[in-house]
Parts: sequence; C-alpha cells; structure tokens
Amino acid sequence: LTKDRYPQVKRRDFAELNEKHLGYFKNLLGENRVITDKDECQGFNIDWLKSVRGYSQCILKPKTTQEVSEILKFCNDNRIAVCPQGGNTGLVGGSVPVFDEVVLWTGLMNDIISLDENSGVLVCQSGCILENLENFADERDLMIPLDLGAKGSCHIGGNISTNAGGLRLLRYGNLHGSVLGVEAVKADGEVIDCTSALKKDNTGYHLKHLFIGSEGTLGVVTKVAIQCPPKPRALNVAFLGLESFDDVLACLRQAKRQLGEILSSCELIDNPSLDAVTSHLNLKSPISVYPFYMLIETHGSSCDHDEEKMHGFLESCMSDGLVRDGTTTNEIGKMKAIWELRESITEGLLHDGYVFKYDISLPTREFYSLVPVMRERVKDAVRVCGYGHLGDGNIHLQVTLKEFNEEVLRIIEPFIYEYTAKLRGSVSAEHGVGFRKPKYIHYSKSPGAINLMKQLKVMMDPKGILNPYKVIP
Ligand code: FAD
Ligand code: S2G
Ligand code: ZN
Repeated sequence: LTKDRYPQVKRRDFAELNEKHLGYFKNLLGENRVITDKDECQGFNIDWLKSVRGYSQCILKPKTTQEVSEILKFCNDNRIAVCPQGGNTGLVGGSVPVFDEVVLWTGLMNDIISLDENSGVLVCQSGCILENLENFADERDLMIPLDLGAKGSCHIGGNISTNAGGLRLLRYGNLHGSVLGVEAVKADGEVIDCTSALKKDNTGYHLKHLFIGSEGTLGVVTKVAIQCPPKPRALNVAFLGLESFDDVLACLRQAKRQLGEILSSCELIDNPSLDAVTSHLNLKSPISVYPFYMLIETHGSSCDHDEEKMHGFLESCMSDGLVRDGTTTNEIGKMKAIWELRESITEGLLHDGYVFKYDISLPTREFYSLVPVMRERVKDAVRVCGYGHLGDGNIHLQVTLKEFNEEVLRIIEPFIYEYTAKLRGSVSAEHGVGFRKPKYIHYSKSPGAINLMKQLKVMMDPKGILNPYKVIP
C-alpha cells in the first residue's frame, strides 16, 4: 500500500490525514459516521471489478447537504483530497480512492423528499438506491426513467455523476433530459441549488449539466429532481434468435417502424455472452441456440393494441426470415427471467477469470464489427463477446482470460480505441472515464474540448481536491 502503487500516477501534494482532521470530522458527524477501522475501510477502497484499490483510512458518512458542505469546506481549507462514493458499482475505477483520499459516502443521504403526483417530479437525496426509488415510484403508478443491472446497489447520485445510460435510454432518453434539477456542493463548500422541478426554465446557463456526468470532479451531488413518466399499463418482452448481424439490423429497423412509440428497449446479446450466464450461472434460455439474440421490450397504455403491434412485428420478421425463433410474454415472472439473462452477463463473465471490458459507441451498422476483429487479434481468449444497447449504438465488448496478461492488454489497447476513433465512435459510451480512461479521452474529444474541461475544473475546484486522478487527463 505504498504511494508509488501506480507507475504512471504519482500522489499529488495533498495533506496526510492527522488527528486534528479526524477530530474535526468526528465532532461534525459523530464517532460512528467516521470510519477509520482498516477492515471496515476495505470495501470502500476496492471497486466492483476489484481492479482498482486505494488505501483510504477515513470513510465519512454525512446525512445532510449541510454536513457535506462543512466536510468539503474543511477539506478544501486543509488540502485534503476527497473521493465521492455512491453504490460503488462504477466500472471505470472512478468511485474508489487512488491513494489515501477521504471517501465521502452518500449511503446515509437516502431521504425521498417529495413527489408531485401531477407533474411526476420526484425530489430525493443523492444517496437513494435506484431500486428503492423504482419501488417507491411503482407504488404510485410512476416509473424511474432509468434502469440498469446495478439497480440494487447504485445510488441516484452516482447514476447522475456517471450520466448512466442503461436499458431504457432508447425510450426515456438520458439523464441530461430526465433530471430537471440538481443540488450540489462545490469543493469550497458552497451549495449550488439548481433543484428546479420545472420542465421549462430558461433563465441563464443550465448549470445542472455540469454535475451530470462529471463523475464527482466538479461537485458532490446532494439532491436530485427527476421526471418520472407514468408506469406503462402494457408491458411486453420478446426474446428472439437470429442468424446474422445483418438480420439483427433489419430487425431493429422493423422494430422502430412497426412498434414505433411503444418500443422501449432493444438489446443485443451474442451467443458467447448468453453462454456466460447459461454455463456459469445456470440460467436457462427460453429458445434454442442462435448466433444472436435480441431482447425487445415495449411500454404502452393498452395491452390489446400493444400485443397486436408486437405480433404484427414478429410475424413480418419471421416471414422475412430475419427471426428464426422467438418468444414473447407479458407475464411478469417470464419477463423478469428474460431480463435476468441480459442483466447477469456482467456477473457471468467474471467466472471466466479476468475481464477486459469495453463500453463503446459506434454507428449502428458497425455495432458488432469490432467483435470478429477482436476475436482475430486475441486468439487464446477464453471468450470474446459483444452485447449491449443496440438501440443506442452502445456495445459492451468483453475479452476474458483465465488471468490478467500484459501482452494481451497491448494487443487490445490502444488498437480498440483507434478503431473506435476512426469510426468517430466513443471510447466510453455510458460508464464514464474514471481512473481507467483519462489517457484515452483524446480519442473521442478534441484538444479544445479537453482544454475547456481543464479550465472548468480549475474554476470549480482550484485545489483539485475532488476526485483527483480521474476524468481529466
Ligand atoms: P459509484 O460507483 O459509487 O461512483 C461512480 C462515480 O460517480 C465515481 O466517479 C464517484 O466518485 C461519483 N459519484 C458517486 N456519487 C456521487 C455524488 N453523490 N456526487 C458526485 N459524484 C458522485 N452503467 C450504465 O451506464 N449502464 C448500464 O447498463 C450499467 N449496467 C451495470 C451493470 C452492473 C452489473 C454493474 C456492476 C454496473 C453497471 N453499470 C452500468 C455501471 C454503474 O452501475 C453505473 O456507472 C452507476 O451509475 C454507478 O452508480 P454508483 O452509485 O454505484 O456510483
Ligand atoms: C450492461 C454492464 C457493464 C459491463 O450490462 O449494460 O453496462 O460492461 C453494462 O458488463
Ligand atoms: Zn450498459
């Protein structure tokens, strides 16, 4: 646990925590909300993928915006680095300390403050777990316009800080649209209240966007106002088997045309991805083996109307030979079982050993082109697979080995990023940049854009105490 743990990253000249600092935190939060026990700190120092590990000896558990403000003001005055952490499900190493940064954990900031039943605007603290918000909205005939496999652990503040995409973006858009307001605390402790709950408010610069997707480097998100659409009366899920990626593209075009406004998810799973969950997690596929599977979900207001559209769509895809086999259902249990196949791939892959994970945006026609190319390049992989948000052009390409291997990393990177840049794609579609990708951000952002990001960072956090070593190269 030394300072030169990462050859390419040196610990910056932040203060080392001392008794005076700890005394201040304990006085502010109380003994049991300042964690210094080594074992208890462990979990907050290691990311979900167990690939990045810090050695923070101080986890702070604030409950209110005011406490966050006092913490940050003190840390800023004393040059103490801070790593904001929500559910710690991030996949780019952004949520854990790189060295001994203090962790500011939002887990106790989990109050739901208000829900306006007419506008559907829900206001809550940033530490609310996504699944809890989903259940709260569901009981009131509303839904959270965001769904991802990590919903049981991730916090809405973390979702906002990573501008998480997920399984419903195709229909409900991204958080820059569905988040109406944000309250955040700057590095110097100043509370920025942009918690407008209005659909339309064009009074000056739209500052909330600074905090959406900035991964804890510009401020700590403490409150959120999010627009919750009505819970759909009619839900349908189809799981389809296809022979080729050309057929997949044709099926996607058909789905957009024939399902139109009720299409809410369109996910692609290639056979090696499905195999990761059927072979490692003993889950069962509802149809026989095909090279590609599509998971299509519709959200609508009338069951008959939607079922008619879904059957029309499937009939035309089957008669055109695009879909070789498929099942559709509107039974909750069966829909959950199909979604579980898709949402468990991340976990299934971990059973192969070491996972090289890539979260790439590409033009839809190129969505899958990287996979065979990567299969060619990494011949002795346990698995090379691709799955993800087809409707958004966002593929999760994964290469697994029994254990980490440096030369395989050199075979993959930077090739995969150059390939993506050539197709004017994004080297991080939805997971963010974190600690793992600042050195690749130039593949998707111009020098001028990166320079403006650096100027913003200096203006918002002149001492650089917020989530250092992350996002900005
Ligand atoms: P954390 O991991 O705790 O933190 C993420 C980043 O946000 C860090 O940089 C952290 O410093 C910062 N942060 C956290 N809280 C705050 C705050 N209150 N204020 C300021 N900064 C903060 N991501 C997707 O986009 N789409 C998916 O479909 C998806 N599926 C996933 C499936 C699985 C099984 C797993 C494990 C992860 C998945 N993810 C997905 C990645 C991850 O869940 C998302 O990035 C999620 O938004 C992270 O939320 P979190 O609360 O865990 O944040
Ligand atoms: C998903 C999860 C992370 C990954 O399942 O949509 O975002 O790459 C991913 O496994
Ligand atoms: Zn995803």
